[in-house]
Amino acid sequence: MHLPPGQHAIQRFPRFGAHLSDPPPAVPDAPGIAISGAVSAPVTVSVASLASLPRREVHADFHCVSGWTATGLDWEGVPFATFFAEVLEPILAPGSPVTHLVFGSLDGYRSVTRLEDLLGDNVLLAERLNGDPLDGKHGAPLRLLSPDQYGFMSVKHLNAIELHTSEPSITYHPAWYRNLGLQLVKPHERARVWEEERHRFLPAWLVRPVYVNAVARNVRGRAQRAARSRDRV
Ligand SMILES: Nc1nc2c(c(=O)[nH]1)N[C@H]1C(S)=C(S)[C@@H](COP(=O)(O)O)O[C@H]1N2
Ligand SMILES: [Mo]
Repeated sequence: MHLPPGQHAIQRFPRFGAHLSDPPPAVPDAPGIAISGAVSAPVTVSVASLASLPRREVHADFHCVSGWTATGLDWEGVPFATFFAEVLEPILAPGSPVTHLVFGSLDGYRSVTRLEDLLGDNVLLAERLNGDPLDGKHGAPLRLLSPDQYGFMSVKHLNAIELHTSEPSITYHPAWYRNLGLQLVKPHERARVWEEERHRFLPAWLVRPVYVNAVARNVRGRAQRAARSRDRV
């Protein structure tokens, strides 16, 4: 199997991320995506309304920057490029060309992505995985899927999109998580897996072992501790 540099295949698709110590966030009765930033007026687009847009299936591997790759996943959803053209472009503020989008979520996680990296035909607003609606583990009710970028760009539980005309400075994680010391991990602006764009400033060979050990272990450790304390109650 041909994997991007520095990745290793694993046999399952784990729930991973900043919020493993929490249960997946509750899905609201009528979920929506709040659109703000460089638009004529902020609006909320209902997730249900995506049903009127064309859909697409994407077969892809999923690569976490900490080094694991889940192989051969089948996603289904609305191509992001279609959503951009049909839903976002008509409401853009005149004369303010969008370059970056911030994706927000029900669990407070955020990421920022360049527009050009979102327009490829394998980038989805994904609603289904391997034939079933997304579950809480993998981002219900809706997630971004950008399989040519590291997983931290594929925001789960998507509920907000901010449009920007230059790169905004954002924090990916809520304060309690940054306080663990992981603020040193400064993600690459583009995060393309085949270019091994892991870290903003440091070369990939230097950060690989740090990510595999510190990041993956920290995340797994928090999840295990949380699971143990849930078992006790
Ligand atoms: N809302 C939200 N989205 C998120 C994360 C998160 O913690 N919360 N973690 C990111 C990271 S680092 C990865 S690798 C993938 C993991 O997706 P999975 O849990 O479906 O494996 O989700 C990304 N999107
Ligand atoms: Mo990740």
